[in-house]
Amino acid sequence: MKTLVPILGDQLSPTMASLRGQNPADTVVLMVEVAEETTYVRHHKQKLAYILSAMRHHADALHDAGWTVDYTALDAPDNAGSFTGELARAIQRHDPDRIAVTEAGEWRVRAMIDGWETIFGIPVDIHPDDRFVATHAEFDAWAENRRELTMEFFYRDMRRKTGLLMESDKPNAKPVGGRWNFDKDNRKPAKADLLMPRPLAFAPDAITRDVIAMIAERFPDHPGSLDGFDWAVTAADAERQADMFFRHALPQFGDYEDAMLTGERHLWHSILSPYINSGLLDPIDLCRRAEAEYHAGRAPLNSVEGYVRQIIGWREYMRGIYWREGPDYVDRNHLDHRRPLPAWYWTGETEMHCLRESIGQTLATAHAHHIQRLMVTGNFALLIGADPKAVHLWYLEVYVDAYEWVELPNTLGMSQFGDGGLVGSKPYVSSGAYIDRMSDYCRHCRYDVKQRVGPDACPFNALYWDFLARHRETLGRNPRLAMPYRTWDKQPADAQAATRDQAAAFLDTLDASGPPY
Ligand code: FAD
Ligand code: DLZ
Ligand code: SF4
Repeated sequence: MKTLVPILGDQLSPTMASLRGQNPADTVVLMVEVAEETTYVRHHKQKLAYILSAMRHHADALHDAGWTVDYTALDAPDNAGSFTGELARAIQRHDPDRIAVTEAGEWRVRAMIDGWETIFGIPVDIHPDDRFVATHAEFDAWAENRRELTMEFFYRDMRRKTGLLMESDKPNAKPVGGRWNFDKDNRKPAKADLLMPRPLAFAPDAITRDVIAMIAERFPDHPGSLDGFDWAVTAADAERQADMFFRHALPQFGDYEDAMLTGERHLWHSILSPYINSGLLDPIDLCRRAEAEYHAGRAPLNSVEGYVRQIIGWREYMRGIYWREGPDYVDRNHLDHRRPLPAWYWTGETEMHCLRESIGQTLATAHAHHIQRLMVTGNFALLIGADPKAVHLWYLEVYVDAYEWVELPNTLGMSQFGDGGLVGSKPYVSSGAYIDRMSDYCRHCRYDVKQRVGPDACPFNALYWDFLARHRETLGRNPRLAMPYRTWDKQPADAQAATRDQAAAFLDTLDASGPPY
């Protein structure tokens, strides 16, 4: 019985469910680089280079492990350009009795795979992707009949299920340290210092250099730069990066989780998300290693709990929301926002230092850390009333770790309030004061973060109050916004009018600068 096993570009784990239990002697692994995947959005050039190089290295690793691998490069003659087209050609070459595939991470590709049995007339076994803690059914059962899908409660169930940071495996076990949540301890601003951890940089090998040359030639119009590409592209190098994180950064990960600093791209973050999402690293294994650092006395609980929370809490929760909410989640627009993103989201050319730093870094490396994504680029997009779908497409495009199942609920849900509060109970908006508290950006900015009106006023300030005033009908009864609304209401009418005029004049300047495509 001959089996064809397609492995997609984010399924680069050696133990994918579709491979387990197959006999290498009568199995052909199919990996294909296809135009449809490389262009469904204008992926950042480094994202493309990372994914295709990691795929090529993974194909070599599978081959070395004894599998027969049939690999189609993007520039191969007769490349059909899509998963289905390449599968058709592979079926002709290998005449398999059945196909085994692991479920895709996106509605678009799921629909494609669902059509294969009818198109090709051979059985297609679709295996659940078990690289996650919660199955789809478990998330749905948790969400069923709840008025609010609060991440915290889902996260506690994931702690109980995995036993991570639990006192015992009894059903009523307590969390290690007696508390589930250390977020309050984890909001410290940081100072640059010479002892800050530095992640490893991986010089491109011959395979990566070939891929980079191909991307430069085929995708000149895609955003971002290929210069300085230093991502790991093998599981072994990704493991080295993980070792570095656990040794040098995890101990202060918690304290500085929300901090931002000019010129510092990594701070105490792990920078492992692309490797986790494409399969080079196992998320649960990383959590167990973090837990072991705590038990060995090398990392404090606020850091280790914070790290575990991001992975078995937020990451799993986002996936659950994505699949539960269905393929039309992408079209939700609770606040009816319609504005395009300004063109400088693709160049970083703005005088607002926080945005110039966050976007500049994104274009240079295809990565930004969470608070830059949420409270700088995301916050600004929400304050100006940007179309949440356009914002989603930008994030999907520019980040090396972006796949729709994780990017969409983070962007449209958490960051843009497009789902009306399913993911976050209030919009993540702030004035310049938050950015000033958590970073050194304002000290380097031509705008004055303390001013609300006038030519030097920080644009976030007027935009913040204007946002609240504009959305009073929709947001005015949200208890988590009661305090800012009270503060606004106490302002004299002329101060309110000046603030709203300042915001309107700023928004007019943005409209002159639409997106590049
Ligand atoms: P760390 O800060 O070291 O965090 C540890 C790990 O926790 C990460 O590697 C990641 O796997 C996980 N994690 C942390 N926060 C989240 C979260 N909110 N959702 C899911 N996983 C999380 N993350 C992606 O992996 N892909 C995306 O496309 C993506 N898009 C985002 C869009 C927006 C608007 C926002 C606000 C966040 C987004 N995130 C996304 C979450 C988060 O910003 C990144 O996971 C994180 O910055 C990756 O860098 P890191 O590995 O250094 O993370
Ligand atoms: C993101 C991506 C890109 C850019 N290119 C490919 C590719 O050429 N071949 C491939 O198998 N996968 C690629 N991917 C990842 C897929 O888009 C991803 O596997 C699907 O979105 C399903 O999650
Ligand atoms: Fe950003 Fe305003 Fe601070 Fe400038 S002053 S860095 S625009 S928050």
